[in-house]
Amino acid sequence: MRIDTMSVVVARIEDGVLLMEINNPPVNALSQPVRAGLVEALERLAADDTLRGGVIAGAGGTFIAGADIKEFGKPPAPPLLPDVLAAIEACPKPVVAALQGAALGGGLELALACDARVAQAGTVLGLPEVALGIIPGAGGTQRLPRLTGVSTALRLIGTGERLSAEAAKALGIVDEVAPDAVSAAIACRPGKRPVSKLPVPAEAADVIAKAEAAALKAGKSRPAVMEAIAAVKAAATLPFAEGLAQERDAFLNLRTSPEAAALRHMFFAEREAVRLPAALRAKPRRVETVAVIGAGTMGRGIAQSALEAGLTVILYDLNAELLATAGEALRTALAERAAAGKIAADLAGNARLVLARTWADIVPADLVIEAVFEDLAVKQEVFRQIDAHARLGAVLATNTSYLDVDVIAAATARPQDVLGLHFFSPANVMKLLEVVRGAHSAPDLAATGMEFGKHLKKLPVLCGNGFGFIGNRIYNAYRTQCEYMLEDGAWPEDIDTALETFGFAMGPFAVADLSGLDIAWRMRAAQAAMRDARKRYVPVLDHLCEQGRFGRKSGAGYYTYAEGRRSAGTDDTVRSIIEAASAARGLTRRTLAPEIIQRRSLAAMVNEAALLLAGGIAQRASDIDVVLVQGYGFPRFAGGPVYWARTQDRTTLERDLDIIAAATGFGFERGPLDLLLTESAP
Ligand code: 3H9
Repeated sequence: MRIDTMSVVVARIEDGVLLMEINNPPVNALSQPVRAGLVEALERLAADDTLRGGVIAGAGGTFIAGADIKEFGKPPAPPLLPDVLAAIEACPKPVVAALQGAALGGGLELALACDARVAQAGTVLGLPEVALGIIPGAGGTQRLPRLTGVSTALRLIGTGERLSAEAAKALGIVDEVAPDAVSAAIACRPGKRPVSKLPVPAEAADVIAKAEAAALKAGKSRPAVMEAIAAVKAAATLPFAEGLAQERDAFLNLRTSPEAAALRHMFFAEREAVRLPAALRAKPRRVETVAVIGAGTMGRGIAQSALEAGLTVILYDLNAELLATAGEALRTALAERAAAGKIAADLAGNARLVLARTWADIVPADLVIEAVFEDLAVKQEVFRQIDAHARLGAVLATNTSYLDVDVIAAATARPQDVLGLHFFSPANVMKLLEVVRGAHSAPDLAATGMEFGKHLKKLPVLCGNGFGFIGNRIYNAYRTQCEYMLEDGAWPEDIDTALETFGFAMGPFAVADLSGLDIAWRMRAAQAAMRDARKRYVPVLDHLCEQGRFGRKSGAGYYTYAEGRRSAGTDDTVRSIIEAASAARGLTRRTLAPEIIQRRSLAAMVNEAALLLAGGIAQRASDIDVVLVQGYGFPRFAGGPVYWARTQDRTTLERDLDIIAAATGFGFERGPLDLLLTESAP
């Protein structure tokens, strides 16, 4: 019998149980009307003597993805989530949570306040709050350790790890895994047994210390991680109510922190990035078979991604030995991923991998991706072959990271079928994918590229065709500015340390050493004749390469490497090369403070971002943040360069641009800051 229909919580009686079903698409987030609806339904459950208990479930195939992240910037509106959880515990009848889809954050906290939890196979459970710069704010840090022990709770809450239903059962978080969670929850008769009344299991101090150290390391000691650790540890020493109050205080403080705001921005920016602007929406072409041209590292990575997504892959290479090695490596990698439970066992077989040495073998491909050496002539020749052999209507993609997609497309008789798919290395790991539209790309090509990216579980971002697309163009401007700072007076380690302190995974010179300086050296040599002599040019990298210092792989670059470990600073050879460059430019070297280094580097990124947006290379400003955070080690907690710029004082930002304009000199193009700082998504 149906007894009540509210907009977001539908309550009906089944087998003497009040089934409270949350219906708040898309993910049943715990927004205010849901909280109010639950409190009302719980009051009915308590008051109706004919009911033996309640079940809380979610409509639309999912339980609850957590608190409503959109509400975080606003003042909390009652009833608050802790009030709802208190009502569940205070209800005289047992309440069971029927979990499916996502039971995350506040959703799992709500389930932990219930008297039992039944999860459907396929449910994902976790307390991922630290990824949003906060900690659980409704008892998660106090109840979870009472079920799992402190060390496991430190791991789960400190890293935000997500668990399968089976793993959650093994840890005691759920009581039962069932094929149909709602029927199993209705059938379940647990009695009243609040988790808050359980003792925290005793554990050896060194086990807890180890878990704490691991969580700190994984979470780079960010404030939310430190608070999460403190809150979980408090569960073992404080009475439940006191631990709860301490957790709530920390949650409320973190919720309004700049770091949490930046992380929320990234959450929504990533979801926005994969959406095409209305004008570009079209039915994507079907992609079931992919040909990857080139069995090098990049080709292999792309092939692995496509195989893991269940596609058929034709891996083409002329070099039989390389091809055989790649085939073997792919088989091993897939088997390992299946054994680790990362992919389904049926994806590990090699039935869908075809190793090809003749161009005719690519005929069945719906999509051909070229992943050969980054050289225009080489890529054009490959595209002539692809054009001659690929079936009509197939999508022809280049994995170039810098080159002009239109010039590559011009090597074919069908430029309308050509687009760029710029994967990042290692391509089977990195989520970012730049989908580059050429001038002649057919209207359905952008949709096909984006859909293909999503199918590969990547984060595709649409770009226009321009040197370096979004990521490499900005990175190039940033690295160039850092080279200017070398000549102006900073040492590589000053710059790297300043940027690592800001939060970059690695500074630009450490990155350059890691990727190898010789590639950039060759590129510079190839462009030397075209370079305008009036443009500022820093020759340090060339001089390092002339001395055989190609970076980490040769034992020395900007830094030296003994047994693979980077030296703390640069040596005399590097310093004299840099000093000579400063002298040749007539500069008196001056120490640059870390803040100046950070601001000049960021200003270079911001300026280039403004140019990219104005030039239509980026569709939206937030896409630039997604690319820099996902592909270039920009700290996620700072929200990307555009978000950073929007949080800065405008006058100071303009002054930063004046400084980089002066440092760059001839050829500096100032980006339209107004557009960058005010643009909102189309
Ligand atoms: C929390 O709970 C704090 C508590 O401790 C405090 C209590 C006091 N809120 O990812 P998708 C939207 S913090 C609002 O594309 P999927 C999302 O924006 C929260 N909206 O789908 C998107 O909207 P649109 C802790 C949310 O199937 C749509 O749902 N929880 C929320 O790939 C689909 O999302 C988390 O951190 C939300 N909480 O993945 C979980 N979640 O269509 C965060 C999603 O307009 N969420 N949306 O773009 C996720 O991990 C994934 O979204 C999920 C679905 C796995 C649920």
